[in-house]
Amino acid sequence: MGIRNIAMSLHTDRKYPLLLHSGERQVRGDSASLPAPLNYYPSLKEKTMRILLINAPLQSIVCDRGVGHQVPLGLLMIGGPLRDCGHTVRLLDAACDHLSDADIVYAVGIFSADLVMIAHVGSTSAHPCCLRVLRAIKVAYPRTITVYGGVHPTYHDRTILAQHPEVDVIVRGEGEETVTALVDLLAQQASQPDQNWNLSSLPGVSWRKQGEAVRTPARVPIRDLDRYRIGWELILDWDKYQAFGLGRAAVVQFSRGCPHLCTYCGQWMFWKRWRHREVKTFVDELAWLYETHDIRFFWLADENPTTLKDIWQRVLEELAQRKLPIGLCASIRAQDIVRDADILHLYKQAGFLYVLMGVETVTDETMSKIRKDSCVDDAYQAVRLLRQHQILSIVDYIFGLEDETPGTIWRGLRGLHRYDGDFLNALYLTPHAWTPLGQHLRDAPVHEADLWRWDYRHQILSLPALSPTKLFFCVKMVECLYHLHPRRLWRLLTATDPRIRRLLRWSFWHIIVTFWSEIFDFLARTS
Ligand code: B12
Ligand code: SF4
Repeated sequence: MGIRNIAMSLHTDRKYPLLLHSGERQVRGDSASLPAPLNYYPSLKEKTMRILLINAPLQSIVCDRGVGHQVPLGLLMIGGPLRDCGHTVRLLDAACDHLSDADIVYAVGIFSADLVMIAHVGSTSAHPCCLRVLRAIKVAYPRTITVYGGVHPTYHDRTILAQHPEVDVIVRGEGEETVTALVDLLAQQASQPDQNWNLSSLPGVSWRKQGEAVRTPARVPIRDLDRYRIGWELILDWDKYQAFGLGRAAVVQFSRGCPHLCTYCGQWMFWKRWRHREVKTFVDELAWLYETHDIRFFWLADENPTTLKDIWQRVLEELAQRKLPIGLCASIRAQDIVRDADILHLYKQAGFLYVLMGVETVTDETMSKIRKDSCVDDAYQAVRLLRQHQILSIVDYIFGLEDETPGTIWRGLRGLHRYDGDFLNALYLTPHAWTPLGQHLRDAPVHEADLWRWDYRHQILSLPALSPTKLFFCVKMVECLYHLHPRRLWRLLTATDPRIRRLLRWSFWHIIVTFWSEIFDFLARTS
């Protein structure tokens, strides 16, 4: 969608005098200039705000060439409650629409936003880009309030506020309860001189008070996840969000949190404890999305949806009973697949097409070192069980969990062949500071300091035995030998289920495209 069409969709429900400057700024090559500085907080007479939710314009090969762009669920989850409080809310998906900073600033002006809220699912890698966008907005509209949320700012709030005046408020942890109360407080205090707000009654926020970064205690986890509505209506064009060549796709979430404590992962800490939605309400929502918006594929955003077998079985049964023509994909622990051997037929009936398993390594020793709470044999069995039920398995593997040498990489490839998952998702160790592993490695030599590349697809830490170029080509070699293994090629040609055959081919083709895009990207960076 061009910025002009987006502007039209933003500039809808309230007439305000759109005074154009005499062209200091170009928007995408046409001569339109920025809307005039805002008539600040015009909506405050009704104690409501005009809020623009911005999915930051992070460009990643994974979305552009691989799985496709997906709906920004986190923003929709805060957008719903904000709309229900009477605020005027719009979503600007700058990642999917490939918007420039100038486009975004223009949209802020056109919408006459009192407040912008920004985030991105690849939170750490999007951090530099979120700051850049907020800076551009503040230059054009200094009094537009900027709120930043998601995983990365949750853990780096003080540093961000100390170093980046373009960020006014950070919401830490889950957003629904906090944003609604925050916007109420800001609506009361917005026009205060110097934006010297008092937010101390509100848990889960960080902001600046007399120039100093301050924070309130963390908010307790939301007990009833069905209490807040997801703002699905903020998606105006569902065709933009597709996955695996199956048509329109949505990201949904049944549960939050994880009872495991893997050392490289911070998600168990972020959501604090495992909770789930009411089974029927959740399945009703999927059915509604299918019936109303023709959504054919659902990604589960859950860390660990299978935590309690009986609850998970009810979800599968409810889905199976509805017989919706949908496909599903979720991250599920290999151990839970083995545990669920007797109900895997329900996975298939519910619509499961892909299961992503974060097995990360091929040795039991490394599994216990990273507190994976699982073993190599679980992964081996899980792949076979899924295959028996015609469900595709994607196996995550992390390079850098040990001091890699050509020998460890070769051993990894052999172990991965033994697992024999349908696809390999090769990742690099990314030591997020808030994780136990990140703490442990805080003095380790960093090869890539630019957070933009902290997306698991780039090498972050230096390795004593392998140069970055050698490691990169070793990883590419593993990906290549893995996917070109005769067993996998044979399946590609002979899979009996036509839907699975189509998916195998679709995924294989996109793996090739991503593979070469990453090689070109690497060569362009290093040459
Ligand atoms: C589904 C998913 C994907 C899907 C779909 C992405 C999409 N557009 O939704 C795909 C496969 C495409 C994907 C890709 C990537 N992902 Co991903 N993904 C997830 C997953 C499993 C769920 C995301 C989600 O929807 N969560 C549910 C929502 C509700 O949670 P949330 O976004 O955190 O939002 C809540 C709060 O954070 C807060 N909040 C969020 N935003 C905002 C904004 C404001 C202003 C406020 C106030 C509050 C607020 O309120 C929300 C509701 O409580 C998570 C793990 C997880 N379970 O969260 C990883 C995860 C988010 N992904 C991650 C990464 C790294 C990536 C990639 C960079 C990987 C890659 N190599 O390319 C890419 C980036 C994609 C891109 N360019 O768009 C990491 C991020 C880690 C980090 N610190 O950066 C995670 C946490 C996985 C992990 N365990 O490390 N991902
Ligand atoms: S099982 Fe998955 S979500 Fe849970 S702590 Fe380990 S890596 Fe994180």
